[in-house]
Amino acid sequence: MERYYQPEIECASREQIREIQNEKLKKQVQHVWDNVPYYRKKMEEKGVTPADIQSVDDLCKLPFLSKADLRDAYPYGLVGMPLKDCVRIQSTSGTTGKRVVAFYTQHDIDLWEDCCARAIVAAGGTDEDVCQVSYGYGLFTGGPGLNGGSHKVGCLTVPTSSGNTERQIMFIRDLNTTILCCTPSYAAYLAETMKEMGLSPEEIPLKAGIFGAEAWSEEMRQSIQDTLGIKAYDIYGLTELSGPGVAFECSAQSGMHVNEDHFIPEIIDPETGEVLPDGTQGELVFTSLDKEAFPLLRYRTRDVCVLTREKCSCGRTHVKMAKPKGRTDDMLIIRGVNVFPSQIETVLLNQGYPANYQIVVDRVNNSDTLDVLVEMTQEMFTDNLGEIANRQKALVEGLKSMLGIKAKVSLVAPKSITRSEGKAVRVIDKRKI
Ligand code: DLL
Repeated sequence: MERYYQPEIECASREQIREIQNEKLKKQVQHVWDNVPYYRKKMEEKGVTPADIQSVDDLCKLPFLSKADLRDAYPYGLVGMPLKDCVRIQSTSGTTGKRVVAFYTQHDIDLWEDCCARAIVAAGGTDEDVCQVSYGYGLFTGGPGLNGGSHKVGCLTVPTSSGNTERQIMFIRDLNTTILCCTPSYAAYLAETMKEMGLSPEEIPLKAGIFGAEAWSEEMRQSIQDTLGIKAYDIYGLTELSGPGVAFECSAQSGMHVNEDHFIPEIIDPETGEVLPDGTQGELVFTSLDKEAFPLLRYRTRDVCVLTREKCSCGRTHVKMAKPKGRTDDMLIIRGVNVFPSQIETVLLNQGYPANYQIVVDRVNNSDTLDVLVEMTQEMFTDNLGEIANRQKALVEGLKSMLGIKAKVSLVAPKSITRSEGKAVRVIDKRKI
């Protein structure tokens, strides 16, 4: 287990981290220049050569890489190693356009699994634990990443993949699973089902959850923790950069430490590309320092986030990223106002609703409409129309004060909104603009 808590790296001083990053960055830029003609061309267009990049301070001289570049270069245009040295691909679901295909050498897979192992150890995992991996396996990175990390820590790994909720619960109970890895929306579904089965938190052997792959609120964390009797830790990553484990939460449960010896994060203004100071909200950009097969420099994630460097009670010194608020491309612009689904979720959970909701946006007579379908709990369900009207009114007011615009709220029956086994689909945008 100790191999995956590395205080000499995770608790290193800023100067030591800088030194590691400077050395690796120079090598990585040279590797990309020599082996990725697509990015070399971008550097040439900007008039930058590897000699210009001597330290992290020079990072801002490098051009950005965006999802559009990945599509442009699909499938092999950004691969930095001969294909004979690549051993795996993983891929995104492609819901927002063409799939992203990322490549890995064996070294890249080891590095990725090490990052996931650090996350499991930070959540209290040891070789005594039974770790159930209920993220999807296959092209999605969630299953394979946490599976590899769990092996490295020496946990007894239960590769259930997502879905088949009854079987998930059977294994949790029969095998005494202590760590659950899945999306937060699936964790909420599993929690809801176990509660309905009459299981109290004391009867559920789980002690920790490692939940990520989608935005989730503090309120949702609280609700999952209470129902399952666990500590729920956030984990972040994206296929382009390997998968889960780019950043992970520690015992402080207040933001995720970025594995800074492998990735350099920056926050930029999404409009101008200007680098913003710590503590400012903007778009998260990553530079990978060790990846061989798919080395990305200054990759724009589109995730909206804040970086902070305050001292952490766990002793780790790596920079922390706050829970991403959403993606720049998730952000809805409704009647000119920026709205993130996570803001709506916060209002609902604060008023005691479960995280089962759907946001429907449309355009009627040239004006945007925002409809929020909110599922009631069994206890709230009533045929008292006055009570329902009061509930609706409270939600409309809560949403108005959070978003600054008026939404129409419909309360719907318990269990009427489809549950998700992977990443939840919360927004239906019917506008044809
Ligand atoms: O979702 C990798 C992953 C798997 C992370 C399992 C954590 C756990 P993609 O499918 O490529 O990869 O999606 C990446 O998901 O840019 C974010 O928008 C979102 N995302 C990932 N983790 C979080 C998180 C995986 N903890 C995209 N909070 C990213 C909020 C997250 N959003």
